[in-house]
Order: sequence, then C-alpha cells, then structure tokens
Amino acid sequence: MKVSVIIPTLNEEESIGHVLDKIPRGGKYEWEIIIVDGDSKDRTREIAAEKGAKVIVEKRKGYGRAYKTGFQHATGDVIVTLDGDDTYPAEEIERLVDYLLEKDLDFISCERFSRMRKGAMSLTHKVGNTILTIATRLLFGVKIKDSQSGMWVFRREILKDLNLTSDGMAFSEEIKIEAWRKFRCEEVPIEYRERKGEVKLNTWRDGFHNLMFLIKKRFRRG
Ligand SMILES: Nc1nc2c(ncn2[C@@H]2O[C@H](COP(=O)(O)OP(=O)(O)O)[C@@H](O)[C@H]2O)c(=O)[nH]1
Ligand SMILES: [Mg+2]
Repeated sequence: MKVSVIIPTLNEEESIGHVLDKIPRGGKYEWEIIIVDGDSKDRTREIAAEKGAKVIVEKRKGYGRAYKTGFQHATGDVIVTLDGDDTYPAEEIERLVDYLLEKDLDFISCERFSRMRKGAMSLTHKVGNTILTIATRLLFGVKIKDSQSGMWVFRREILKDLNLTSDGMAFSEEIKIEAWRKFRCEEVPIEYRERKGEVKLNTWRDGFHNLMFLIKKRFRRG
C-alpha cells in the first residue's frame, strides 16, 4: 500500500521543513511526498528537495490548480493532502490512513474545530468558515462541520469520478461536495494550530468568491 502526501506551497520556507520532518517515511506503508510549488521566491523548493520531497513547479496561480497538478503526479493508492504552513498535524497522517482502510472508507475530511488550539484561527476566519459550511450544507445537503479543511485522506481511484472545476480556494469545498455525493465519507477531528509565515488567502475576496462558486455550482447542476 503506497501513500502519496501532496502539499501545495507558496513561500512557506519558515514551516515546510517542520511539516516534512513529521511525515512518516517507513513502517507498513510506502511513502511518496510531493510538493506543488507556485514559484516561491524564498527557499521553499530547496528545503523540500533537501528533505527528500519530489518538487513540482506549477506557475499557474491557485490552490485548486496546484492540487489538480499534484494529483496528476501522484502514484499512491491513498492520497493525503495538507498545507505547507504547519497548521495541520502531519504526525497524525499514519493514524488517519489506518482509519480509512480499517473502516473501508473512500474519503476522510479532517475536521479542525473540535480540537482546535487557541489562537489557531481568527474570529473573522471562524465566521467566514461557518458561513461557507452552512452554505455547503444548505445547497448540497452535505452534513459536514468544516467545509474549508485542507487536510483530506482518500483513495486515489475515486478521483476519476470527481468533477473538480475550481482552481482556487473553493476547491476545498468542491472536493468534499463531490466525494460526499458519491462515496463513503467521514469527518475525523484533528488538531489545528497557528500558522507560521504569511496567510496566502485574502479573507473577504476569497470568502466571497467561494460563496459565489457554491451558488453557481449548485445551479449549474440543474
Ligand atoms: N502552489 C500553490 N500553492 C498555494 C497557492 N496559494 C496558496 N498555496 C498554498 O496552499 C496552502 C493553503 O494556503 P493558506 O494561505 O495556508 O490558506 P488557509 O489555510 O486557508 O489560510 C499553503 O500551503 C499555501 O502555501 C498557489 O497559488 N499555488
Ligand atoms: Mg493554511
């Protein structure tokens, strides 16, 4: 069983090394670590390569775009995603893959609110996240608590059945909507911590764009 860990990065030199150090490399699974870098101007790519990750450069902008490119390069049976900013617990990856396989699930979305550390998310982001999660639940009937989590654990084979159209931050809710519609999915609580380095997301612009994306996607389906 091979696991591909995919991490999109944009100027994450402060944290990418810490994230990579926590990813398991041996044990019962075979590991592949892929960084999809959006042409960082700092030492992100250098550090990632030093730590043994495969580095792919995707100059086209966007979080969703980075993942689509990363998925094309992944060869594992299971894909795990997380940010390069050390907010998600890379040390919990193995436990999550075990859980996916033991419970015979297809997709796990890691839920950040139940075990969130103090100061990990600003009030504005909490409010924004809640609005987007409510919109996702109302428009698509997907009963999740955290529509914006960027940590997912899933079987690579399901990708061919997911219709992923967003190139931006809305990719995060889109992949969950698509997975929940067709596969065995569950949310699992994980620890979420404060970010190092600058946030790449623009709260109001990305939040509004996400909401518009949800509405358009809902009515495009007919
Ligand atoms: N390759 C690539 N990575 C990106 C881009 N935008 C954001 N990222 C990375 O995607 C992850 C999520 O971004 P982040 O700023 O942490 O968003 P937040 O967690 O929603 O606040 C981080 O690892 C970023 O470095 C992009 O345009 N291209
Ligand atoms: Mg982040």
